[in-house]
Amino acid sequence: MGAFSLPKNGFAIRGGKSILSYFMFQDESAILTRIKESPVITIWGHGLPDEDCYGCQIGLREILRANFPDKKVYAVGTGVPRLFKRLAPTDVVSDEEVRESFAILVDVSCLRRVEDPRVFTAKSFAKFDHHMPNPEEYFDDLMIVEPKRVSCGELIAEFAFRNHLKVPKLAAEALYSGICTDSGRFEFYGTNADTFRVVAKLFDCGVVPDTLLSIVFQEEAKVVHFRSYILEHSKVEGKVAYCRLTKEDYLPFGLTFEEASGLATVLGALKTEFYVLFTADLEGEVRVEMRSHAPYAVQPTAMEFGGGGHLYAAGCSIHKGDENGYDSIIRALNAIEPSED
Ligand SMILES: [Mn+2]
Repeated sequence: MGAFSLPKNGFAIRGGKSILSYFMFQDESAILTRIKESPVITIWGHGLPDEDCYGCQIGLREILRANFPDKKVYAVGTGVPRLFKRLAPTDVVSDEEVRESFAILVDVSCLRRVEDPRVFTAKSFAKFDHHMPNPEEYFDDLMIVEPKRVSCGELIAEFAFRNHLKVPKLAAEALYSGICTDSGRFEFYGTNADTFRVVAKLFDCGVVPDTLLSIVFQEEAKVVHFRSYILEHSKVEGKVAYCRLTKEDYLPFGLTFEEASGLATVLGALKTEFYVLFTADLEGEVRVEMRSHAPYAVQPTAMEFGGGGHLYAAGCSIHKGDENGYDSIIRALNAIEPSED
């Protein structure tokens, strides 16, 4: 195991039951065995894919292709297109191949949250994830789940290193992109010595950070301007900073709903315990992205409102026309007591 020790406290769910244990479920050898047995492997991520999700898909795909050249391995989904040229595009896969495949979910907690619903038709399943397991989101197959990890990219990288798999440069750079973004460039809760150990190993595999991170982090002027707009239109109520956006706010900047609703972290500049970005889509359904600073956890509140995520970064939705939804969430967050994680 070397430097890669398992976390001391874990929370895992199997068969719909929650189990507190000293170790997470680590079906590592079973996953490796099934990889070896499967001629076709498909790799899936969540809707509105971010760099961690896409990086894990490309990273795992390239690791499997390099180590098992006889297999067909595909990353399925829209990915992060601005990285396709610097890293690699995702794949087009036939329904037939999906049905034959061993489906590996990365950075996503259950089949229902996978971007492409064809995942349901796959032959067998496994997942690598760092979201908090939600008892209502049943997943009962092979899994490596560590909710305390800041990125899923770390889990994939450690899986490869522990099993002495070759990690090509492309895979290392894809995983590094995910680790950098999910950790807020090594700032967010969950960043620890293991993060840096795995990043060091990825650098040994050839990561070139400058030309990669300039694509990952540089933003078009319209996005940078809209970040200022969000801050200017933010409000603070008690311990909660928030901003409410509708299409009338983001469309004039030339931003899509997806782009606008992904900017919650900008509110983290405000000195509050919680921050929330409410973004209405073109139909009026509202995506709620909530964040907090330890020791105030937002994940239980997100779950209470039908969503989920990580302890300090989670999300849910408000239905069109539910004006009380905004206040209920802000009130619920203001009522949260500091917690042990
Ligand atoms: Mn992630």
